[in-house]
Amino acid sequence: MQENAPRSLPVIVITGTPGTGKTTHAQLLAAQSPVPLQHINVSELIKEKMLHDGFDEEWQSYIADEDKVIDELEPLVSAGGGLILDWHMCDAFPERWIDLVVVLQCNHTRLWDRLEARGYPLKKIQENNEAEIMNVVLEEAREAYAEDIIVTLNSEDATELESNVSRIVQWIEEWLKNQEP
Ligand code: DAT
Repeated sequence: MQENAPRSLPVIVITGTPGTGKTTHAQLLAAQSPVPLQHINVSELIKEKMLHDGFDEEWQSYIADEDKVIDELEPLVSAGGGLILDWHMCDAFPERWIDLVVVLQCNHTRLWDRLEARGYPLKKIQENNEAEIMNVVLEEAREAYAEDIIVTLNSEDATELESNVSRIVQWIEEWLKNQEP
């Protein structure tokens, strides 16, 4: 296993099936973190910086070019970290970049409602719903990262959102203490 690059602030992945609450958590965490963390919505970054191989009409989504995404993010990680990486494709990031992987999970009926409200086509709702039931993102995280940096959290409601973010804030405080010489 490669050693983590030295950095003064942590790099946290917030992942999960679309609709589980990644962006909602990342925004609140960026606001409540005891140290500045930059929230990067990777799907938005892909659109903005054209880090894709075109738009898939059938799935109504951009086809991410993972190499371009990594090249775009590498300088930020190398510059000292302090990032919240918000993306459903959690296994795309090199292991050495990452200090914590938060996998959000949500009851699939609730997830269905959230994706429907977002206006996703039925096929995309079904696929994401199935992925959530099958724990696809969690399995990908387990294949890509050491078990002890993965945390699975439920994201059903506002109370869980608050407690999840408090838990991550506590983790950041511990991480910072562990960096002290
Ligand atoms: P993602 O970034 O994983 O696609 P999101 O943060 O955009 O998900 O959330 C999708 C919708 O669900 C949005 O309307 C906010 C809502 N939501 C997500 N997690 C929630 C939670 N824990 N409590 C209440 N609403 C939540």
